[in-house]
Amino acid sequence: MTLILIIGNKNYSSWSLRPWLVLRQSGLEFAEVRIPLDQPDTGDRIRQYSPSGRVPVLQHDDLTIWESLAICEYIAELAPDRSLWPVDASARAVARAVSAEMHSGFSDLRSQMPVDCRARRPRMATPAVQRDIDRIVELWQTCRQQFGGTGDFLFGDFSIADAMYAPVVTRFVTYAVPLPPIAQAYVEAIEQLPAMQEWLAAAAAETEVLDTP
Ligand SMILES: N[C@@H](CCC(=O)N[C@@H](CS)C(=O)NCC(=O)O)C(=O)O
Repeated sequence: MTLILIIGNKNYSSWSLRPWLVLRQSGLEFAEVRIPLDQPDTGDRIRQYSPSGRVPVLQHDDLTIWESLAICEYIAELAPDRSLWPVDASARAVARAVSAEMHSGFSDLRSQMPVDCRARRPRMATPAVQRDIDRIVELWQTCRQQFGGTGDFLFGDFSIADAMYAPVVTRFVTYAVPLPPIAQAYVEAIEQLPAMQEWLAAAAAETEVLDTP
C-alpha cells in the first residue's frame, strides 16, 4: 500500500496541515510531495495530481482523493484501530458537526488572519473576525466540557476534529489572540503534540516567503 500526500508549503497551507496531522496520528506510513504555493508553476504542478487543482490531495495506489475532510475520513477508514473519530456515537456526531463547521465556515478569520506559522504579528481582530473567534472558543469549550473527559483534546483523545482546528491554533498564536483559560489550554495541548512540533519545525525551515495580508 503506497500512500502519498501532496501538500503546499508547511508554513502557509492550512488545508494541508489537517490530513497530514491525521496521517501522522494514524501511524500509517506515507510519503509527501510538497508543492510551494504561488509560484509560476504551482497550478500546473498541482494539477498533475489533483483534479480540483488544489492541495491537499491523497494518492493511495491508483486512487486519488482530494478535499481535506474527505482525506481525513479515508484515513480513519484505513486505520480503524486508531479511533480517529470518537468511539461514542454522540461524541462522533458532534465531532463531525464541528469539523464540517470548520471546513465550510469562518471565512473572515481565514482571509484576515491567514496561516503563517513562522510569523508573530499581534493583530486586533475586526468585528467579523472576532465573531468567528468567539464561535470557535464557544465550540471548543462545549466540546471540552461535554466530551473532553480526562484527555487534553476536544473529544478527550486526539480526533479528526482536532486536526480540523489545528490551523486555527497556529493563527491564535501567530496573531496573539487573547483567549479564555479553557481555549488557551487547548491551544497549548495542540502545540505540544509531537506531530505538530514536527510540522512547525519544518515550516520554520522553509525558505519561501509569500505575500500575506
Ligand atoms: N476545500 C479544500 C481547500 C483546499 C485549498 O484551498 N488549498 C489551497 C492551498 S491551502 C490551494 O491548493 N491553492 C492552490 C493554489 O494556490 O494554486 C480542501 O479542504 O482541501
